[in-house]
Amino acid sequence: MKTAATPIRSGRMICTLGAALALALATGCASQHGGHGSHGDMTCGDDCPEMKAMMKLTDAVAVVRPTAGNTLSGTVRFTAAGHGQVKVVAHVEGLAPSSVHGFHIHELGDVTGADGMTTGGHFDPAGTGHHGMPADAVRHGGDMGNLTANAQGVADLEVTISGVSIGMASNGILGRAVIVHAKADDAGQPTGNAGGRIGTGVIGLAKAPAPAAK
Ligand SMILES: [Cu+2]
Repeated sequence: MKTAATPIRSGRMICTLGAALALALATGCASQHGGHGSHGDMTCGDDCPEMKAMMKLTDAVAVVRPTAGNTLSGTVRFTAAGHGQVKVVAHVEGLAPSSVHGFHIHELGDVTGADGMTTGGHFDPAGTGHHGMPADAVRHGGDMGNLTANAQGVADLEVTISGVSIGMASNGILGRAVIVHAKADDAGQPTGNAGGRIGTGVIGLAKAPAPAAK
């Protein structure tokens, strides 16, 4: 499924039916405003309560669990960082010492498959069709680079990515999956040559941390 990234403009926001997770909220928009754009899009203004709620979604988390035959575990936190960016903080344990693992958001949150393949391909909401690293101008929105384990098999990564969002827009990551691959992502096409999928985790909403005490 490919949908255009949802534009956010002053005055109004478009909710796209193409994003499955937006359905419930989009239905709310429809019932309140009834406006229809092309290709099933609907619009509602800044006064739309559902839109306000969507735009307040700032935090998400995935718990990484091993696929069949693997042992890793970890957490990945996502925080809206403004300017259309999302900060990613990952902590994964149980990796091979000093190993490197491709790390992506895949398009589906379906982790029923024992090998992680049911999560589909790299999440590419802008339809670039081009794999890349987080700093690259053209990449899949879900491309997050690599996890690099230390001598104890523990990997910590902090990276800010663009092209995705926490909210329920068509480039939203909620309900999709993080994948830890068996091998390093070498940025090659089409998916970085990172091999099998050793860890998966579904991305869900998280509570925003309380503001730091002054
Ligand atoms: Cu991947």
